[in-house]
Amino acid sequence: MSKTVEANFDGLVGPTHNYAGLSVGNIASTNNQSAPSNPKKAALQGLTKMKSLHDMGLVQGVLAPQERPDVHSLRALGFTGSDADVLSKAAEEVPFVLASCASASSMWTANAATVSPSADTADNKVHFTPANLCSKFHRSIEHETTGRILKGVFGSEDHFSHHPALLSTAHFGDEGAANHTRFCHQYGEQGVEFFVYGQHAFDSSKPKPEKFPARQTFEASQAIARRHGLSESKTVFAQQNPNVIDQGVFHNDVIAVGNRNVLFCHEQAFLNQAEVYTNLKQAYGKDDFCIIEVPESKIRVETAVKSYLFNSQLLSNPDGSMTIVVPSDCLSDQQVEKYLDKLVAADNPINEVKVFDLRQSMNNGGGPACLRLRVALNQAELAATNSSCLIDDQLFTTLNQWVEKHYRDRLIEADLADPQLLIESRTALDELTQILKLGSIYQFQI
Ligand code: SUG
Repeated sequence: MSKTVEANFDGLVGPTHNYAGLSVGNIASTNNQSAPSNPKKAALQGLTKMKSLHDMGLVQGVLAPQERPDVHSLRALGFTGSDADVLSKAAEEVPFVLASCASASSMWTANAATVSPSADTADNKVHFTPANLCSKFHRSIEHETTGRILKGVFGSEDHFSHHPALLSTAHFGDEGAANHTRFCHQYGEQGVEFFVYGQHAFDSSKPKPEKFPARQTFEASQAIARRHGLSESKTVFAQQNPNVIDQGVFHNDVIAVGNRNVLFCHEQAFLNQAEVYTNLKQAYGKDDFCIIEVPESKIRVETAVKSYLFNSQLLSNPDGSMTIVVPSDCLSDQQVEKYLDKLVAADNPINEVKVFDLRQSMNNGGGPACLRLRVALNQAELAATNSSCLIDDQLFTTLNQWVEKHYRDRLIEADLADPQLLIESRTALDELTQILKLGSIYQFQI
């Protein structure tokens, strides 16, 4: 068996990054509505994290942002005339719709797709299903371009199988890898795929949140497992605790993270948590499965949502130990900081903490784990991946220069209707597709 690695593909923050308060149920998004943003800083913060992971010897990729403002969606909603006319009429009549069409939300690539590595699938190909993200309008317009970007990176039909997004209806609401974790002994061995959903669409007797929306349905998770050809005995479904959704845990990756044999989660993450653990251990099948459960008495759900402790990345080091990547917000809370000290000193695989300032993304509810899509790749699959999208020193320098050249350092809502912003954004993206050798992936290029 050739060595299989876990590659992280981070979303490059787009030139229109702004705070529009678009995500009800995501407390940071709501709280920062109308604050000025700094797209340049946001993109550079993201690139710094990518470079650090590359420097750790990990495979780090980058996924391109989307064309925003999305005038094509505005035209589909009845706005006509030149691009400038469309923007100004939308700003006047439906400013919230314009803000939705201008969001840089594709940066959170944990929501780009669900990925099943070839060791888990019936045809031994890596399967991708872009998330329909249909519970939020601003995110529901991402999946077609996401699909094109993924095909631009993972183009080989011999190794990669690309599905379209699930039907865009609430019954099949799908938020991608943010609600999906894979456990395995080694990345190249068949793993356990763990799907976490917020509610059942067709069974009203099942519990669901009352205050905030559940964005993922059981039926969507089940359809993806079916499409990807996963083995039943190696697939576990679990429902998120509806009470924590109502406290701002809008995706499971806000309250739990897994890597290889480790599940790190809050004690209130799942409904029937003990049963979930039993199912995972049984499907995993070996006795080194390690659950690190954090009780409410140590870290309250509210604190977890604020600090994003669980929206961390667990990275495997060559010696089998793990590094936890957390946002600097974890150090602003003494309890969380103390907990992290104890976590790395305790007898478990996690023995190092790495901290990143991701404030620009965090203000919209996006921590380190939201910014990355994990793709386990064997050596043949890695060789078939578009290498121009893999971070090395040269690409890091090129992308930093590209950001410095094209991005603004301040954006407020009124700027979203500025036709110049659209021109700047398209100019930047056109150049980016050449840097990343993606071909024509944007509607303005097709
Ligand atoms: O979908 N925020 C994103 C954050 C996504 C975080 N991803 C994960 N947890 N994996 C969302 O709620 C806010 C945009 C705004 O309000 O301007 C936003 O879309």
